[in-house]
Amino acid sequence: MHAKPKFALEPDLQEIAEWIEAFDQVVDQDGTAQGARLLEALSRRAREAGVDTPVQFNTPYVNTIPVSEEVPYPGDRAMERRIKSLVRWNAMAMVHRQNKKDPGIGGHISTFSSLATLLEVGFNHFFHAKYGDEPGDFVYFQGHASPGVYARAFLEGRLTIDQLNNYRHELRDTPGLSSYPHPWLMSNFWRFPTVSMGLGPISAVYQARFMRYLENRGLIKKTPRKVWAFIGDGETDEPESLGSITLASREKLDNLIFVVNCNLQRLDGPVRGNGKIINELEAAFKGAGWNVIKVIWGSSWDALLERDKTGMLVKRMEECVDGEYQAFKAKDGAFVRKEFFGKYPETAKLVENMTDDEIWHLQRGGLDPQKVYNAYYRAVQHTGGPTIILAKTIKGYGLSSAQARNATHQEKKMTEEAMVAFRKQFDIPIPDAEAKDALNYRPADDSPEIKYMQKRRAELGGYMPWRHVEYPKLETPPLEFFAESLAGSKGRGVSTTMGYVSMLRTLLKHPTIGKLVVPIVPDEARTFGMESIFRQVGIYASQGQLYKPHDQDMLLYYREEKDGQILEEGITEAGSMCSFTAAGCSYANYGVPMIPFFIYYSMFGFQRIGDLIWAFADARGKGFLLGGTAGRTTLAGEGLQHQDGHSLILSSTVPTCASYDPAYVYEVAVIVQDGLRRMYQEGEDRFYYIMLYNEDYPMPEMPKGVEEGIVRGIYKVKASEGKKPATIHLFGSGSILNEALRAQTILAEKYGVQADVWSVTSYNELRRDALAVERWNWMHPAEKPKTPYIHKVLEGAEGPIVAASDFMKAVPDQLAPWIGPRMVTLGTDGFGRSDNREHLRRHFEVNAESIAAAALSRLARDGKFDVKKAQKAFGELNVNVDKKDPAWA
Ligand SMILES: Cc1ncc(C[n+]2csc(CCOP(=O)(O)OP(=O)(O)O)c2C)c(N)n1
Ligand SMILES: [Mg+2]
Repeated sequence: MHAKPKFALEPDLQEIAEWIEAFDQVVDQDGTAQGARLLEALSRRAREAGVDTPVQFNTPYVNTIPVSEEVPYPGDRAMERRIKSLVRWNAMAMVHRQNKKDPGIGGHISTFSSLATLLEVGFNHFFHAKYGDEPGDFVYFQGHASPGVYARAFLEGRLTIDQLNNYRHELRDTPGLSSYPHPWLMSNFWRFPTVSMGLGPISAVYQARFMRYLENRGLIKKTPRKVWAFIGDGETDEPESLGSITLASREKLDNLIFVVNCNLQRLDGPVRGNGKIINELEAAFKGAGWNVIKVIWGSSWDALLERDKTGMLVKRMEECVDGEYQAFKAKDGAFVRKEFFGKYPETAKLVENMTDDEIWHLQRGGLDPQKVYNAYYRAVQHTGGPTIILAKTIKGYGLSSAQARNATHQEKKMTEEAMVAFRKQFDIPIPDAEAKDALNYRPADDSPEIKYMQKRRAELGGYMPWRHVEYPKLETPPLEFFAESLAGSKGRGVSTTMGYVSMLRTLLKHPTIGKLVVPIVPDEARTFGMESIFRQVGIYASQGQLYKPHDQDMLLYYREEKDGQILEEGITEAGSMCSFTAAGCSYANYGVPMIPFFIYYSMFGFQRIGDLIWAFADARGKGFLLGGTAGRTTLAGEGLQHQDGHSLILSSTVPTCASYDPAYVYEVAVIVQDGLRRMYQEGEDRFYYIMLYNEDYPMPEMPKGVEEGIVRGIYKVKASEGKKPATIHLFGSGSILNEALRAQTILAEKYGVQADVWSVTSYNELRRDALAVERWNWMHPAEKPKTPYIHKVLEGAEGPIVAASDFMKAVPDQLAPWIGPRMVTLGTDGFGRSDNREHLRRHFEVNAESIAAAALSRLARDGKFDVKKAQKAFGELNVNVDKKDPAWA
């Protein structure tokens, strides 16, 4: 028998009632599938007849899974409730106590209090730590619910009381617990940094997709493994949260489950006070092709809904907005009776025999294990696409007067009375005095609760979360493997980008490492001349190529393959970065050391997706970011929004990121080879950001003995040709090295000034080296001071330095503490312009003429060159001293 109508009819619409009756008969006699066919046919007919049928993505505001289709709960409900209560208590007590001890140290209790059931059902029944010899499910936890995750790990015996006592005290003698999920800080525990809102959901989508990529390429076994992402309802406002959801349905990612903790509140107040977040998300995700499961009402509502013959209860449920739902849980049973049920006589009657207390305890779906279990059960069985579970919960559940209040997110401490009330509500078996002191409590190892927990986790393959790093270390190909890149271009004009692409092609052919390379590109492959790789290794397409590409008879046709190797992500740097993250952390998450190379317009990297890059570093990701079309003056024509002269500043802020600005293809080869060795052979947790330019010029053959300098950040490229030592030194990086070399010739030929030219491949690495040496020196006043690499290299090289870069002056100025007084810095501060390189470099004063003029000027100031001659040189070199400062132009 189908469920009775749950929506109220207008009494005069007899016609509708008749239609519904007829429809009910069809469903009764022929089943729901037939009912669906009938509706489909009717709506098609309506469209044909010109009837404008509304597109409807919302189903009634009730649970998606009808009671009649629920499966019974497989666990011991009473036992699991006791365990959950213990987790709740320990999470809350830990945060509370720490804030009493150290006011202002922070932490959250209201988020986990709303999430506890959603997580506990997962921990007890769904989250697999392993599938045979393969790693298990991946869980992206809501970041600020971490106290609950710690509390469970404490009960499991994985974390000690000392660690709990040092929650948010990470710098004490006994190491404590990090505020949020940070693999950098707790590398055996957390896998995914999630606390920057929005990064978890989008990362989870691409993780699920990358899992399929690895499976389809035969690099890992196929398993029923899932990616679970627990997300706040407020968090869904972040563009990243919903930005890639169609990828998940397009790719049929049935290994992906989103669980949105719809506690109706964010930090300041209601998420959708005037609407309903569950409906909004239902429509968005349904429209995007997801399987949507709403878990709104707990089992205690079932009987009421069953008795609601008029449909007025569902009508009331539908018309209330979230601001009202929040108030219902912030007040009391009498309020709910009056304001919710009391609106209509029909609904008031439904609860006439219930006490206020019973009304108060009508539970929300996301807090009812039975409903949550059923949602998860369906989700894991669903095939053909991703599932989202919209679970309605209560923020600050059980926190007395803080429950469902706008200020609950900031709640860190409770009153002693509230602690005792909490203890009572959740039956925590400790005396009130201990409750007042917020002592943590763990039953003995052989208590039924602990034994039950351990058994459940053992059956699911072990504890969660956990991060265990074990992967085969790679033997890095020797530098000679990239012989082509080292040989120079024999006079042919080549860009470092072209050089990189041919290196990548070579690497893709490597017998052992080749298959581990993951080229990632956000719709810029042609910009970077990477079409040749399309054909070579194919573009990953989970369904293969369902069409004949129009260019199939061309050599470099657009080849899509089920086991294609390239991730052509479309125009999404954020999505590409998530693929980069999934691939760059694959060594830890899958035991397969994938080597991602993500090339993009450098302007759209760090400043656009810097937070994802930061999270990548936290997650101990490895790989190569390639900032293509780099340099404010090298990328000609594109103008202000494209010309990047500052990403090297941004990249310098990421501790594990090694930033490089190479000028020659052999430099790129040395950096990449060394990077492969350090990351994948030595196992260092670092990654690389390498600038690539699109200016063509002849690439020289690699001179002998420069490898160390390239890797450490500087080496001499061309000494002056005079007999005496150079009187000045020109530093150049990337494309601007050519300007420095041209300036060297100008200075020698026109002004008789001898200059040495140096390629500075990384100011940032030089700075880091110098900082480390400085630190050692101040800490060891009695010992012989050590020398920073930059000083060692410049030993014997006297005279001023003109440092020119296609990036902001702040890039070379990173060395100011060590060579500042000698240095004149030229760089590209200010907004870009659309023009050609010649004009751009003159505008930004980084052309050879400006470098030469700056050199003469500095020598004149130092008394080493005639001032008048220097002034005259400005005119000769076409350097206009009256023009506006480009930094402000
Ligand atoms: C990008 C970003 N912006 C702001 C914050 C600060 N913040 C932490 S939690 C929170 C509210 C979260 O609300 P919701 O997602 O609904 O989670 P709930 O705590 O209600 O479960 C905010 C704004 C953050 N962590 N990340
Ligand atoms: Mg919320």
